[in-house]
Amino acid sequence: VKHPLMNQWTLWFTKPPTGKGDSWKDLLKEVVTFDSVEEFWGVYNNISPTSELAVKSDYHLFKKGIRPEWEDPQNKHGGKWSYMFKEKRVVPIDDLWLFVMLAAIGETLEAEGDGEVMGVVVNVRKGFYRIGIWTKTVGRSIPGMGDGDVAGGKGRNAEKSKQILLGIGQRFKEVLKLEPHEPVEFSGHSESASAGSSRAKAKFTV
Ligand code: M7G
Repeated sequence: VKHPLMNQWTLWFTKPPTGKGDSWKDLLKEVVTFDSVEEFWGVYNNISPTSELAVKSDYHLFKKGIRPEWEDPQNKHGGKWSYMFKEKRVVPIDDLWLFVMLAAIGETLEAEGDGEVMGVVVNVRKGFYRIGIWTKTVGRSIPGMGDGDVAGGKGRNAEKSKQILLGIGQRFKEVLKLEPHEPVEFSGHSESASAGSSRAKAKFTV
């Protein structure tokens, strides 16, 4: 018996660079797509835990059809909630990443129909781990999302978008079991792409 997931999900892996010439595109590899709980565990039980990955590796778990890149049409107006864990030796990163993946595939990060969550990411870096949730928008109205139709009930205005994003941030913070004084920050991908991800200014914090 297979328990179907609401969406199909694709796991991606970013390999650490081996030479100087390696580009982002060369390092990003599509691993596998699945659409049931059982297949998720099959994949999970057969890949290296995050804690054993080399520095500069990433796992990305995205809805099928969305590449885990700023340039993807479904990400280019979006952003991410993220949190950096600086105590690499004590943080239970494997559990935290598992909880975030389960929240994503179990569709508990947002309300049905919000359509904001594109995927989740874990980065292994020299001084930290970082977990993120990528969203489709940055909490403002964008052309084509029906902002003009709000009165007719079809659209989503900037305030509504922002409330949805803040709700995802709060839920993310719960999944990561963070304390109130440990802020989770949201930043837009366009800022990340131009400033370098770690320098992007936070747009919201929860
Ligand atoms: P990062 O992995 O988001 O954070 O970006 P880090 O600075 O903590 O390592 C590292 C670098 O990877 C960026 O400066 C880009 O060169 C490249 N990179 C990361 N992402 C998510 C993308 C992407 O979506 N598209 C492209 N073209 N490059 C990316």
